[in-house]
Amino acid sequence: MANIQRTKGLLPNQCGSSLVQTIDAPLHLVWSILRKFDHPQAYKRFIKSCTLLNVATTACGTGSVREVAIISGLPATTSTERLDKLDDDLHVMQVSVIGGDHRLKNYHSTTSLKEIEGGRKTVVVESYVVDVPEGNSCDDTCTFVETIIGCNLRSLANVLEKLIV
Ligand code: A9S
Repeated sequence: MANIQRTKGLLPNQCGSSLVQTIDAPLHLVWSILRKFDHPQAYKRFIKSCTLLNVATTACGTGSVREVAIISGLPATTSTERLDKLDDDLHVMQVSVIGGDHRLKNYHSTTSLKEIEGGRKTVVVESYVVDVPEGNSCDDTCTFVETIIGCNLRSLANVLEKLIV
């Protein structure tokens, strides 16, 4: 299970939290999966497919936009997302949700990696801020997003731990 902390001091209509997950795999392997902005379905469970909308220009660099198709059964079918930052030295990735038929408006996320235990393990920290949708509470919104991120981080750990048995 990821360790979760709610973010304090945000605007009244915003909420957010940070999730921390330790993975039994070296940082370079974790980063190699995480950094592929055009292939989030490598570990994200709710994504059916992903299309890069600006292939010709910056081939997956900062400013790239992807359209993600969501599996059935969730309250959304697509999400349009922009890569705001991809730092291969600091191992930080930032993504913003800029469209789609869901209720997560102004969703911004930052994911960063740190190695521990002499490089045998990697700590993944994923934090986000999002607008609280009309009619929802901050608590419900955080619980919803934390459930999705928690699943994604667990799935990322599973994919990696299978790679290095
Ligand atoms: O994809 C992520 O890294 C994180 C989240 C919270 C994604 C959420 C989502 O893709 C759904 C799973 C479809 C849920 C979006 C953007 C909206 C939802 O309602």
